Amino acid sequence: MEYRGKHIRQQFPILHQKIHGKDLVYLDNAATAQKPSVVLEAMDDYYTKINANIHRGVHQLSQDATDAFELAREKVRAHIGAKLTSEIIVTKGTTEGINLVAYSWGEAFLEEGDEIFITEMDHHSNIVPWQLLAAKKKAVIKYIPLQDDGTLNLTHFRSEISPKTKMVAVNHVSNSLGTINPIEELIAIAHENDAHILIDGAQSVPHMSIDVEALDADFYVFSGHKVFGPTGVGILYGKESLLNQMPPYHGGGEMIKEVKMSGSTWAELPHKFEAGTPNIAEMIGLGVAIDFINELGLQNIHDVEMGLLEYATSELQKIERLKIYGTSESKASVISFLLDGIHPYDVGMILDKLGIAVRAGHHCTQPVMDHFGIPGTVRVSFALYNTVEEVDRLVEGVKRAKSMLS
Ligand code: C6P
Repeated sequence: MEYRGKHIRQQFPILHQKIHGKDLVYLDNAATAQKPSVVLEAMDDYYTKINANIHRGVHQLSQDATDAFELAREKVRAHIGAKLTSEIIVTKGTTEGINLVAYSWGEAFLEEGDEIFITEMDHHSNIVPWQLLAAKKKAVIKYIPLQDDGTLNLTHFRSEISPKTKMVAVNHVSNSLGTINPIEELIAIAHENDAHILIDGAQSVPHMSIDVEALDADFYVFSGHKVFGPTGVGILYGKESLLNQMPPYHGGGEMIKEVKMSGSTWAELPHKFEAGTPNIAEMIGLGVAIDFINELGLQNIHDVEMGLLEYATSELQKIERLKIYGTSESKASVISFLLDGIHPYDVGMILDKLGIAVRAGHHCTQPVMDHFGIPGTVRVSFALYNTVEEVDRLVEGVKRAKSMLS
């Protein structure tokens, strides 16, 4: 794959280094993706040329910074197909977006005895905020069960969802199994039952094109750092009608219309949910990351990732006593596996010594590991800059780990 006439890997300075004396093979993209030079340069440019606070200054730099920040918001809006810029709330990341909805939507819409449906395959970020809310409001959490191939049991969901269900929250793509969930169907079931639905898009936005309007999602959240953007920035999309009914999450500057000693009133959307000085450089970086993805084309990115997924799956499957967890037909470029009788940390550490970065553990999805009765997995996750040669090094590394640890 090429970017502006050069091989894509040229855009990622971090990839060209040695770890433990070996060329780095970075296969932990689901944890965080690497950043292309265009994103690094955009953030550097902000700090060296226009650093100023936004939405408050009359001076030129402040106006330039505000324009750059708001342009990035507009790029995000267009990228995920939202109708209104006011529906794009800038957060710290997926985790903060879900906490914001759980706290603020929960305050406005949830009552004692109501039900929230989440899934057995969700990331802890899409479990714990709902558990906190349920404890506060005396609501009930229900789970869509996981099946052994890594898909959700929708028959169970259809039969258990009830008029008491007020919220369904589910990940679009599982970070530990790679499963792409049928969110069109999940959204339809939620809405047929008058429930709202939040989609955790942390692992989908990097890989596929999203249209929140066409999907009719009530809330959609994701993190900048997984889409080649910086850490510390993320997006909450919410339908304007819902966001308008929800109280502020944090209080402070930016989010008010008027403050009197007797009380305060709130700013219009999206600022009502953006208290304090935001992550300006990071949001500008995210806007450029989205340009980068669009210039390459999500379909091209998808083709590269699927090629790597297929090749790596077939090569890993040839290793005896290696089991892959997550075998859905519909998968993103994630492979979770275990070598029989060998702890995933041990495999991860040997791969690290060979310069290969993978994730080992429960991947913040302990209920998934409990379902399979395992301590964790070794997880490899591919991005557009990975290569077939890197897959070969991975497979050799896994074989080596197996022979050393067996
Ligand atoms: N998953 C992984 O290695 P934050 O940390 O807020 O950017 O994203 C949280 C999160 C929420 N949902 C899903 C589906 C995720 O995958 C993640 C982050 C990383 O799998 C770090 S645990």
